[in-house]
Amino acid sequence: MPDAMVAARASDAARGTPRQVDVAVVGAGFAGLYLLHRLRKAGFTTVALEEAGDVGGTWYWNRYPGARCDIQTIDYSYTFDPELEAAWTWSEKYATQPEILRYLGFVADRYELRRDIRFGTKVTEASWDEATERWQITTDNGAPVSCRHYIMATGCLSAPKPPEIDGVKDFKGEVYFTGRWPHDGVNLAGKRVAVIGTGSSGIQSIPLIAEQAAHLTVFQRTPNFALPAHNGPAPSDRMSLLQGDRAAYREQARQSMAGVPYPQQTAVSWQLSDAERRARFEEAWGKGDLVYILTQLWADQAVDVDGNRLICDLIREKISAVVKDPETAAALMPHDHPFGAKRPCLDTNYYATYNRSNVTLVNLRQEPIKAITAGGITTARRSVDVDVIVFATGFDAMTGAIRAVHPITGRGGKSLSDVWAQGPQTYLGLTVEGFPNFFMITGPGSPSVLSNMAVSIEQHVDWVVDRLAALRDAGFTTIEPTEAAQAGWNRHMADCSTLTLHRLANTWYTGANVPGKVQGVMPYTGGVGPYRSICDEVVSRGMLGFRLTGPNVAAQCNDGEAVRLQPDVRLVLNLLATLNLPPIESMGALGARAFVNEFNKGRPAGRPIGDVVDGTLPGTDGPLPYRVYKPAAPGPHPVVVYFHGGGWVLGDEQSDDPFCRDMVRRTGMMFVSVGYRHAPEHRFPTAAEDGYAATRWIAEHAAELGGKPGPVLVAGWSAGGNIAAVTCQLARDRGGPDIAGQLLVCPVTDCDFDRPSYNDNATGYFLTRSLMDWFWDLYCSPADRIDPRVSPLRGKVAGLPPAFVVTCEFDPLRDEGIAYAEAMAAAGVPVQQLKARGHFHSSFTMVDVVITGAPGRVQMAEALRRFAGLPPEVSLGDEHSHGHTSPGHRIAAAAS
Ligand code: N01
Repeated sequence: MPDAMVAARASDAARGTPRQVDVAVVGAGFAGLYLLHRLRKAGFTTVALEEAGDVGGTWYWNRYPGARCDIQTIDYSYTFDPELEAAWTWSEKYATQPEILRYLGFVADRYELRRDIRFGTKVTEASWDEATERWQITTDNGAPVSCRHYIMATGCLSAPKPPEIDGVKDFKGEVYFTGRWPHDGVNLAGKRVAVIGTGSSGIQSIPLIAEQAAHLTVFQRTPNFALPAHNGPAPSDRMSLLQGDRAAYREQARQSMAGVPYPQQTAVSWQLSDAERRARFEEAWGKGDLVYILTQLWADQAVDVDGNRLICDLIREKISAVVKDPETAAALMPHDHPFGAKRPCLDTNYYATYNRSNVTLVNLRQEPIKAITAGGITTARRSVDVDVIVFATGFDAMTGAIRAVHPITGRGGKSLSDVWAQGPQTYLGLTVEGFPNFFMITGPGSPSVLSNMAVSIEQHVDWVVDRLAALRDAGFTTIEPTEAAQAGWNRHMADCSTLTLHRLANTWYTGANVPGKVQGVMPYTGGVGPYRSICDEVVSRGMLGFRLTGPNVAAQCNDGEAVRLQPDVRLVLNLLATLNLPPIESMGALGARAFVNEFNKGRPAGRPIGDVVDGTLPGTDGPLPYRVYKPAAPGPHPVVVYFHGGGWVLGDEQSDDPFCRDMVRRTGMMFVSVGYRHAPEHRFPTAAEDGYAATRWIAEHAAELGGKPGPVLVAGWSAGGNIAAVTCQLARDRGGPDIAGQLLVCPVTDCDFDRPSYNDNATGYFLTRSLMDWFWDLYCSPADRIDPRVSPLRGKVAGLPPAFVVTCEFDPLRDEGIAYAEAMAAAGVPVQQLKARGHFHSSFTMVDVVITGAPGRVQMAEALRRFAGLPPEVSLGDEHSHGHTSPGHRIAAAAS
């Protein structure tokens, strides 16, 4: 049909009578198909608009040679209908694109979905009509659609990126994009072929293109980590798990971090020997399973640059073992990003392909492409004549298909492109403020591409359809997130992004692959299971953060933020809640001590440092044990006298071991942890007097202990913070020792419980009001409690050493810590405060468990170094910076 006729037909159609449906869906891929099925079952009238000629979504378009899934196919399947599962058997561990497309066609046939899909239909515009409370959808083919709810099921990787290389139009040969591969295939036999791009699409297609082409030249800008797929039949161990208890297997996937049922690892890399790590790695390498190698090596592999670097080294070793030419091998080895921070690939013969005589690798980092010419590609060093160019250059991921494909206009004429000009803003990755009745399946802000998409799609579809049915049943016609809820989600997203290493790489996850795109980690990095529980909690808390309206019902809005805790604090507290532990105060002092000992055995081992030496010092009434933690660098180092937490009742000089080690690594200073005596055996003022006596002795014997003579510093957590604070007052009043600074982490500073934090956080955050009551009762009689040696807030606070005071939002002790900091500041003491948002009493001492505590410890280390007169550099260790630098800067920081 001539163009003019097509245009006329389209505009006639656009003017036609709109088709009225309850819900319009864009896309007929994995998500769109399941949506149609669920919406229909829930009694909604619906239509899906699909640009392609058939179902399949990404699997319809991506037909390049070698295209396969890289999540095992038994996991990359619908799970909503056991009969469907029984009716389909995958032929391979990783199915090919044609087989996946057949599967989706089979699903469409089985549930007769095609009758509600308008193929060959592109949405050209969508706008919200306030008066009718409906979306008006215009398409390029057929009547417009008017719908109550509008759902984008457009996929995360469906808008191909333009080539961004000068001269593509001048090229006289054939040009193909992996993401839009011709349906009839392409004959590359005997041709000189160029492939630009070495992401998953390039890495899957390159070995097969090399087999056909006369010569293949691969233009690589950034090397990627690729692992052998070892494709074949589905592995028997996974199959027997699935077949043994299908429901349990599926449920475990839904609650897992990545949507595939693997447990979380607990062993940290520094606990394992070289041989043990290598054995784990070889096993993973042999499995050919991306999720396995990304999650099952050691607990710190995805959260810590040191733990991650061990894997990078092992993979680079594998590359050099396969690729014969050392220069090519070196060019193929990634050095610019942590393993997993950029999407790794599964390959079949990828690296070995570079040993073929008809394959050349061009390293664009050394010789960037200058232009594409009529006959080929010119780099800074050479001209390569080719007959065919294959662009495997990727997608405008996550937001491309939603933002750029067509204008979406919400309430008050607001355009989604404008609202997202500074990056995607969503509530739960599902909805956007100002866009009522608009939903995205696996949108930015949800786990999506960091998960098994099949699991995440089913979760989103179920959540949305269940909500729409509930709204309808309650008489509501609109649903929209509030500004506060959305802002809270964006904060939570930012908190989550500190959990993993994704922020340290320039990738399509962060928008860095598209020139000019605003950068930030777009998928939710907090995990599939935690995300699901948040979505469920939003519902159980009365549609928290949503405004619901309807013509005959009162509007409903339970405004608030879905998650105020740091993501890992939330996980820890949820885990503790499931353990259903008796209150510590019900165990008696001995029972509580035994419990804490057992509890501490389960935590990750503290990191290696220079040396750990135990000893005893003479206290006022006999010897007190101490433990010295020394940095690896040669001393002498400034000395920090440390007091452990435990409510004057629990713990010992070893019980805050991971915290002491971490602080030693970060500060480069020596920590001496003091075993002061405990209540109820030794009541007030024993702990205070022991603390003071120990500090004086350590100051006098600093050199013998290997430390630097001169002023010491004091530090403590919880009741230990109390002892540190009291020690500073006593040292001032009793003529020494000289103390250069105090670090008080969540300190007890006063006996008065009449503060908001005691009421707001009385229960639910591990340290409870009732536990504090018990500690006070065991340590101190009511008459003594106003003594500054236990309530330093009631003492004189002028003339104290400079202080760094840390308080946590969800801690009963928060307000007394702040009060102490403010009192000292008012009395002229130099004070810096860290009010840790979303944290609880134990956040900073649960090293390598509460990962989001690391930036706070960086600040503590900076303060201690400042007090000691040392230059400000601290070892970031796990590279958790607290600034918002660009990914490029972060990469530099991680590499340094
Ligand atoms: O795209 P990519 P993809 N000049 O963005 C390079 C999923 N997927 O289609 O890294 C030169 O990963 C670019 O270089 P750089 C999977 O999630 C899954 O391969 O930006 N080079 C990169 O090397 C995957 O991650 C499967 O420096 C240019 C490559 O092109 C996602 O889709 C299969 C360039 C693009 O890699 C995207 O994969 C396929 C330029 N102007 C895809 N522009 C499965 O197996 C870009 N590049 C399920």
